[in-house]
Amino acid sequence: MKALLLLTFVGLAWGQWHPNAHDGRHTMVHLFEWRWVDIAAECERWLGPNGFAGVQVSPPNENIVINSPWRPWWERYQPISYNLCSRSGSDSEFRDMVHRCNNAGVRIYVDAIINHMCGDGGGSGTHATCGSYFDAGRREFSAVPYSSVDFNDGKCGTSSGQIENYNDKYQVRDCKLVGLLDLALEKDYVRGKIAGFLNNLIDIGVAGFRFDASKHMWPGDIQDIVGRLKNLNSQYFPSNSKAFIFQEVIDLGGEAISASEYFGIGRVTEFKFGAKLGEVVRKWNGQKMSYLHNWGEGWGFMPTGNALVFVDNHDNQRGHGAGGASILTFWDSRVYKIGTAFTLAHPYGFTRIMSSYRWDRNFVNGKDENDWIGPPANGDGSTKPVTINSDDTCGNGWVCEHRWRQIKNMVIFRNAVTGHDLTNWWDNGSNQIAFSRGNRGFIVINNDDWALDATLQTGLPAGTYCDVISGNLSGGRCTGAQISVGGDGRAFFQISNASEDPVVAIHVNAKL
Ligand code: AAO
Repeated sequence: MKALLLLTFVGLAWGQWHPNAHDGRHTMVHLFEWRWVDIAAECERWLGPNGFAGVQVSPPNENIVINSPWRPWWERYQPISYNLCSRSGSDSEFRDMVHRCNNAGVRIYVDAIINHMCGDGGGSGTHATCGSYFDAGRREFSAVPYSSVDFNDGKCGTSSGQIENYNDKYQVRDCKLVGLLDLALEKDYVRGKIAGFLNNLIDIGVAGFRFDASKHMWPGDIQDIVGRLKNLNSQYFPSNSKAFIFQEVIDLGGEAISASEYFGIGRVTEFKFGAKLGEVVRKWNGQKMSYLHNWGEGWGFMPTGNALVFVDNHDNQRGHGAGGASILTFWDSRVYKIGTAFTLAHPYGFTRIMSSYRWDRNFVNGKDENDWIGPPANGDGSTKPVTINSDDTCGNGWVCEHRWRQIKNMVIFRNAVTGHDLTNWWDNGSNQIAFSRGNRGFIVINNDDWALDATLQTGLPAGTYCDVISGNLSGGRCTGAQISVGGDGRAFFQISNASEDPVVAIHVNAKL
């Protein structure tokens, strides 16, 4: 009986921290603002075959439509109801995507906006993606329904009704985040509505949730809602599987609320990861790659089993959220690829790759005035399809970082090495580093201003390996560089500092 109880507990506990991915898949990609029909196709033609674990999708539920005169990406963070229709597609398109992705071995994680509804200045009418009536001033959302008693207006202690001070945890949780109508999550009725929304998604077959703005919700309220969730759909998941939960909590230190308050519920976004990695790769503030030898908890990050990590996200790649100027993005592709290769080679955390669209940046006094621009769209505001070019890159303004060879191949590298310790750390005391993942993989990075020439212990079995940064293993040969590992595990590496990709990565699944 005791053993059974323990087992049940472990089973439950495992669930919320475990991505429910298929065996051997260890990275998700955020297909920011993609349409459901494009994601379904991408699961079948790219993500499944290349070993991606899953996709974080943009919020699928009804949101306010803001035409001023063009639609900002962030309108999707202003819910109007829990009906599934958005610029990404309809309810039936969402269901079809979940089904096809699951069948391709790729999980769907939903960005769930449960802290709030639309902004207080959202007006009234039916300007919403499914046409539901609402009145922001009167706090009425007819399609849920919510009314004024379901919001925190009476509870917030500031005269503006807004969060004014992040050092006051009551304000952060009970007041409006940038004017967004703050739901009273302690109410049984509100909890029930939110659980109903999430359970509908679970029934459709999603594997888990990103809880947006978790810092702005009391951990006890989130815990209660999570306690109301069904097991995952047994058509796709082992019975008794629990939804994977990752909570967006920005904790760079120095505020009233810390990420650790949320560890008991599920994983938490580790924002220090991208902020610090950006400083190191850009060599700002005296940082060096060699300092990465104790990356992870050694840098004051949360325990690896709690961390959801990423180089950049949809906010901080455009100056929203947090992280600051150090954040690496596709706009600086050389350093971005270096940072991403390190992230995917290193054992810390569960990794998420960003997949973006381009927009016309317009910096005025260091701030991008165009940080609001939505996805590539047609004249009527509908999102443009993701087209695929003959070289595997994307067209129509989509960046598709997850299709860059250097990134895609490191997703495959991570799958090959997960579960094997970081060993054979080497550095030159400056910005040249290397390490093994057991006897499965080895990476070398030269971020110095001079060449790297070194014979290093790889920990790998003897043989000839394809460098998966400069090419692929294809048809029994390497399309890029080859590395010979001797019987003693040692190999010679030469990396020019002038190289566009000053990285070499080899692993046992890309060996001749
Ligand atoms: C839009 C308009 C607003 C308007 C509002 C309502 O832009 O002007 O008032 O509609 O009409 C997104 C957009 C928002 C947008 C919103 C709704 O980013 O611009 O507002 O949709 O359409 C905080 C939250 C965090 C949040 C982040 C953006 O804690 O949860 O702000 N991220 C999520 C989503 C995001 C979304 C929402 C939440 C809302 O990922 O896309 O907003 O659903 C400090 C705090 C952080 C705080 C930041 C920014 O960070 O710690 O908690 O994030 O400030 O306010 C240093 C510090 C660092 C600090 C940082 C910035 O780095 O170390 O801690 O400086 O000050």
